[in-house]
Parts: sequence; structure tokens; C-alpha cells
Amino acid sequence: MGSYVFELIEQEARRQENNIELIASENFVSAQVQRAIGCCLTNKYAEGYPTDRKTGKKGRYYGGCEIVDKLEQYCCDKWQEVFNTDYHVNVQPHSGSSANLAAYMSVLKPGDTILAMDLSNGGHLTHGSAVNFSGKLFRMTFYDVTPEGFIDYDDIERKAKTEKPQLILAGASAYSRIIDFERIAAIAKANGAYFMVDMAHIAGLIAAGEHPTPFGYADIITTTTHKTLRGPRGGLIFCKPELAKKIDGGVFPGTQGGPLEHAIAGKAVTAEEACEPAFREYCKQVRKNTKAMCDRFIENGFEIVTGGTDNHLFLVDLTRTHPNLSGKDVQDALDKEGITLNKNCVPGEKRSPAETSGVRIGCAAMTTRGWKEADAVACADRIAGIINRMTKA
Ligand code: DSN
Repeated sequence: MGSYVFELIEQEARRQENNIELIASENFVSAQVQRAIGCCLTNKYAEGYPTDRKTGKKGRYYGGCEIVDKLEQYCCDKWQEVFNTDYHVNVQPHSGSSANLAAYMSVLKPGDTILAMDLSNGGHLTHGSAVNFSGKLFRMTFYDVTPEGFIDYDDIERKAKTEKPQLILAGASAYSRIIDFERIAAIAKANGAYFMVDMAHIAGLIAAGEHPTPFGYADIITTTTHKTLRGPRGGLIFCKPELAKKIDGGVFPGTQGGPLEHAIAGKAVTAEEACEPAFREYCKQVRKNTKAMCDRFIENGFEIVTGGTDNHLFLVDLTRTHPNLSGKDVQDALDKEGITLNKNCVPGEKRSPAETSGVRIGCAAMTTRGWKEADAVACADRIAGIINRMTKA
């Protein structure tokens, strides 16, 4: 049957094949993951949780769940294996935002205080933005970054004392440096706050040992599965075993209804893939490519927030080198050249979030496509040339 929808899907497939994809939060799933998420499991309702392995207590509100029970339990077990952890895991969150909402609602009351990183400094919308549920439901307070863009750990310590948050949140959408989870955990503990990590961007690197782990330090860890983990769009929550009941209740019935079992199948295949040695090699290469590209931008005279990168992304700050160009100008110009990235605020941003003075560049997707350092360097030169020509025009 011909359908406009399938015509558009075909067009998008061509766009993805032909473009250079540098959006730091995107990646390309394997054919196996795609097969899992496009399967008959989408037909099944399964509100609740798999039958308890210890007690045999049934946890679903619908019949016919004997197979999805096995699937969901397998998915949970595999994710524990990925992160080599005995933390409890909930694989039902539909997205990273749903995971964060459920996590907050599990341990906080509306009006409680969260200390997090502001969106403009690299945090995420769900980390307290005034236009998001997080900013509307909770009293948000933010720690600073230094003028160079590094997390100001002394400020976290100060604000933990003065603002008395019930929860301190680490994790970011646009932060290119290692996050010291151990230090923030100690601050949270000293101040009687929960410590939550949103590791969505760096989860793959953590799984591969390419970034220090928050397991063992954080009370609650949320992530998406589609960024450096290279899985389908979706979320996960990990927590210390003593918080398992609260977290599960926070997801269902607290903030979600029926789980998406086809998405859970895709997450399970992703976990299988992340356990393979090839995934470690992939994550190593992501970091090498990102560093090579970032260093080349510096050689080409560009300014990078924090002066470099430790992970899968970096931020180009145009403020001083190209004052007449906004991040949006660059994003639009590169779109026309088949290079996809996103505009991004930089520390001390003077422009609006719709314009911005920077762009964010990530190498996770192109590394999946087979990029090595030389490809990243050639792309940096190409982008630098495009931006410099825009300045002259
Ligand atoms: N909005 C995503 C990103 O691009 O980083 C995070 O969820």
C-alpha cells in the first residue's frame, strides 16, 4: 500500500544517509534494535511489573503478560550487566524527561528544593528550566560554572549549605568535561540531600569505562538509551536497592501508564550490544574523534568552551572570534551544506536561546558511521572554512 508516511520515512532515511550528523545527542541504531522496536510487542498492554522472582507475586494488571514478563526481566538483568551494578533498574520510562519526572516524584514533594546545573550553562530542560515541569513543580536553585565553563564544585558546596536542597543533580546536555561524581556525592551526603545523576549524554562512555562511573555514588541515576548508548529513544532509571519501591511507584502508577514493551525489547538488544567488546572500542573511538576534531578547531583559531573536551562533544564559542555570527546563523548555513548540528548557549551567553553564540558538536553518530580521527579533522576544516567565509561575506 502506498502511503505518504512511508514516502516521508524514505526521504528521512536518505537525509540521514547523506548528511554529516554532528548533533551530540543523536546516533544510529543497529538493524537488530530497529527490528525489535518495530515488532508486535507494540500491541501489548502490560501495566505493572514482571512477576517477582523471589515471591512469585504477580505484578501486572493485564492477562497474557507471561512473555513480556520474561522480556522485561531480561532487559533489567542485561542493564545491570552493562554497568556491572547491583542497583535496581526500571526500564519503563518512555524518555529521559519521563525518567527525570518519575525520579523527582519518587523522592521529592512539589515545592522541595533541587540544586542543579542551569540550561544556559549546559544543563537540561528537565533540570529546572522555568518553562518545564521541573521548574514549575520544584524550587530550583543552580550552581555556577567558572568563566571558562568548568563546573564550579566550590559553588555546589556553598549552595548546598545555603539553599539546603533535598536533591542535588549532576549531569548535563552540553558539558564537555569529566564530572566528579565522587565529590558531588560527598557534598550531598554532608548536607543530607539525595544525589541524582542524569548520565544521558555520557552513559555509553560510562558503560565502556571511558568516563568515571556514578554507580556507587549516586542514589538515583537516569539516562536515555539513544545517545552514546546507541539504542532506541527511551529512558532508564537506576537506584540504590533501598529506593527500588519508591522509584518503581514513581514510574508506574506515579507518572506513566502502560510500558512500551517494543521499546523495552529495543533497550534489551541495546544492552546486549553494549556488553560486547566492540562497544568499548566504539566508545574509545568516539572520544578520539571528538578530541581530534576539537583540537583542529583550536588550530583553526576557534575558541572552545573549557578549552577542550574529555567526552563525545565540545562547544564552539563564537563570541570573540566571530562576534557578528550567531549559533543559529552557523546551524542554518551548515544545514545547507548537509552538515547537521545545533546552536547552543555558551557560558555568560548574551544572545537568546533561539540565537545563541555557540554551536555544539558531537562525534557519537559519525563514529558509528566509521569515522576515524582523519575524517573528524577534515570535517573540522570544512566547517571552519564555511564559517570563515560567512564572516567575510
Ligand atoms: N535535548 C537533548 C540534547 O540534544 O542534548 C537532551 O535530551
